[in-house]
Amino acid sequence: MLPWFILFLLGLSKATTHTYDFNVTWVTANPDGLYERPVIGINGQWPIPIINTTVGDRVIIHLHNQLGNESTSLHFHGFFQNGTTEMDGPTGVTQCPVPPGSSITYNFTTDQPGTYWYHSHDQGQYPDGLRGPFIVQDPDSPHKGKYTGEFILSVSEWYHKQIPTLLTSFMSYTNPTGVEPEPQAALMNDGPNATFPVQPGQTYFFHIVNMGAFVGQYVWFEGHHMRVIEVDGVWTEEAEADLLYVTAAQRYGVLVTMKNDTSANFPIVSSIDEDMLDKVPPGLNPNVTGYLIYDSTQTLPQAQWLDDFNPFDDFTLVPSDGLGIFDNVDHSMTLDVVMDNLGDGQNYAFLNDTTYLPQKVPTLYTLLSAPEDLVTNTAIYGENTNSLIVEHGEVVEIILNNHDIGKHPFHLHAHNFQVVVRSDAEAGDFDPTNTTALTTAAPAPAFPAVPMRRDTIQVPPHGNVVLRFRADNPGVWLFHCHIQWHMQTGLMATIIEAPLALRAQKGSQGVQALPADHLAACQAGGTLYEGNAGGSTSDWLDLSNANYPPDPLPAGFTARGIVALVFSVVAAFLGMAAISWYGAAEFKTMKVGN
Ligand SMILES: *[C@@H]1O[C@H](CO)[C@@H](O)[C@H](O)[C@H]1NC(C)=O
Ligand SMILES: *[C@@H]1O[C@H](CO)[C@@H](O)[C@H](O)[C@H]1NC(C)=O
Ligand SMILES: *[C@@H]1O[C@H](CO)[C@@H](O)[C@H](O)[C@H]1NC(C)=O
Ligand SMILES: *[C@@H]1O[C@H](CO)[C@@H](O)[C@H](O)[C@H]1NC(C)=O
Ligand SMILES: *[C@@H]1O[C@H](CO)[C@@H](O)[C@H](O)[C@H]1NC(C)=O
Ligand SMILES: *[C@@H]1O[C@H](CO)[C@@H](O)[C@H](O)[C@H]1NC(C)=O
Ligand SMILES: *[C@@H]1O[C@H](CO)[C@@H](O)[C@H](O)[C@H]1NC(C)=O
Ligand SMILES: *[C@@H]1O[C@H](CO)[C@@H](O)[C@H](O)[C@H]1NC(C)=O
Ligand SMILES: *[C@@H]1O[C@H](CO)[C@@H](O)[C@H](O)[C@H]1NC(C)=O
Ligand SMILES: *[C@@H]1O[C@H](CO)[C@@H](O)[C@H](O)[C@H]1NC(C)=O
Ligand SMILES: [Cu+2]
Repeated sequence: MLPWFILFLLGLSKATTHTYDFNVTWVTANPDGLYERPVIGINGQWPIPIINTTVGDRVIIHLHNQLGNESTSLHFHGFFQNGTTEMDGPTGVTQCPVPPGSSITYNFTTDQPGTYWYHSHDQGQYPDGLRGPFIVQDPDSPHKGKYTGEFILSVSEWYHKQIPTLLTSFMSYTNPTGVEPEPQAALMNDGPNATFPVQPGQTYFFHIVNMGAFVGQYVWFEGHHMRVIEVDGVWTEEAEADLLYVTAAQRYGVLVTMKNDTSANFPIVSSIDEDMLDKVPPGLNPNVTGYLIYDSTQTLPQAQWLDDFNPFDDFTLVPSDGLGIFDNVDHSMTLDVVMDNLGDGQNYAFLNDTTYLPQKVPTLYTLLSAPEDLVTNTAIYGENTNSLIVEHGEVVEIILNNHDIGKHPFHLHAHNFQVVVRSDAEAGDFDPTNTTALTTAAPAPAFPAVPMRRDTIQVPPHGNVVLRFRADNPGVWLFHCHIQWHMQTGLMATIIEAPLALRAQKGSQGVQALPADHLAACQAGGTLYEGNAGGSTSDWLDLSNANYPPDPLPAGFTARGIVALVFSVVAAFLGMAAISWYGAAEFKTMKVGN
């Protein structure tokens, strides 16, 4: 028997370093069996690798951009990156886009258990394929011993056209109401016919993750119950569920116990939330079916469709650690979601009247290169980064009011937030025109004592959510809708968390404290890495070179008016090409910018 302290040291030394060389390359694939197309893969493979670590392990990824024609980056969704904000991955925020031919290393620890994923965080790129599951094993899980095996069950929607093409037509004055691109299929484990070989009587842990870019999906196991034990990396008390609604970027860990007989196989179905599609494309099969295989010689049964969807309510989940509600809020901020047009006729997304635009210098780099006395002045980060400063250790509350008719899955980087209120206009308890209801959350007794915590929350149409977290993780962190179409049109804010503590953490070298390869990627791509949002290092309050959106529409213009104008332009095009050209040109000259 070894003395306890040796055992303790052995325990400590168990942390493993997982090192990867990822060549990001174009690969040809046909995930839905309907259409072959170029996708973004790793080391010549698609789907990209699953990352599987244990709590405390280190991950080192050497990313080599071999795409030749697009920049890229990687974000590790749900990880706190405590002390390593520069490894978080969003371009324009904590790093520069990695240009073709450049390499950077991500180096961080996976100190949290559960189900995560990783994806490109550059130019809405990940739906082209650069996204995969990432799971972290927990030797101290409260649910240890309840299952004998585990599976990953990813879902996503799939597009036949590539993202740059889809974005060009989405972000255009010819789409003034912001109709989102339509997916062509739903995928499960990146294909149409996922199979899960199971043994009778056994219980399995399924890691469910929606790696899609837009629609939520309903997920169910025919003939079997799910017991939820994890939500976005937070262990929960067991909760029975027959149908889950999983928004883009959300995860659930569920236990499923198998039947005792092997006479039949069973479908697992994932079904796209068609309410999110402005128009359901003809021929779209919103469903994808996988199978629990009890006996591989038996047939794969046809799924039984549901008449209506009545999903499990995640708001009722209780974290296993019993962390009580943060009831002393130090800093409350209200953010209003609105979709509207600007003077170029395009549809934009706004948080409090400001649409997000990446700047000339990534926000973290501005923070590290600025004079210390200016880092708490949001002006230097650029008005359109929607920068919000929170102080070290304070309890922050975000009241998010959705004035839009759409559902928006909001994600906060580097934290789990408590969801203390979620109201739904359809349920009649939230009226977005009632300013009293907007600014006062529900009365205290209505708050859950131990609120559900997660990192991505569905905000219902015309509904609101109240989120709370402790600002104990200095860094520059995005808060945004995870729908890539909405992110690209600006539904994003930047939380500048504990800027002075962050400066102290990184030492006195400013931006030079960051890894040299991160700065080299900026240089190679011609991106500035010092200065304010506009790149000025002489006058930090001169933001004239920052990026600004087009001016607002002239008073009286509406999306409907633009539709009419575009329609008349199209009509003119059919008749007289010259007038059509003139009409469109006139529209573009309205895009003034500053
Ligand atoms: C998936 O399964 C269906 C039904 O069994 C079959 O028609 C189809 O060819 C399969 N697709 C692929 C890509 O294996
Ligand atoms: C990545 O690309 C480099 C340069 O082409 C090559 O030497 C290396 O073998 C590739 N690595 C893998 C894992 O494919
Ligand atoms: C992850 O690795 C653990 C061993 O550390 C293994 O038990 C588990 O099955 C793996 N999970 C997946 C999904 O590969
Ligand atoms: C980059 O190259 C790939 C592979 O040839 C192609 O499919 C893709 O459309 C290109 N991307 C852009 C933005 O041109
Ligand atoms: C990763 O980070 C750790 C901790 O800062 C450091 O000791 C190690 O050298 C780094 N490894 C690489 C490959 O950058
Ligand atoms: C399977 O059999 C075991 C032992 O007889 C029993 O405890 C269990 O409830 C059965 N499971 C199901 C799903 O019927
Ligand atoms: C997909 O599933 C839904 C809900 O179960 C069902 O109503 C619909 O008929 C299915 N559609 C197709 C094309 O199979
Ligand atoms: C956002 O706008 C609302 C309504 O005008 C206002 O009450 C709130 O303070 C603003 N939020 C921030 C963070 O400035
Ligand atoms: C507005 O909301 C407040 C707080 O929820 C509520 O007390 C009040 O009755 C509402 N007013 C109207 C006109 O619905
Ligand atoms: C980050 O680490 C500090 C200790 O270094 C700890 O107090 C804090 O709770 C951590 N924050 C998160 C979000 O993990
Ligand atoms: Cu959205």
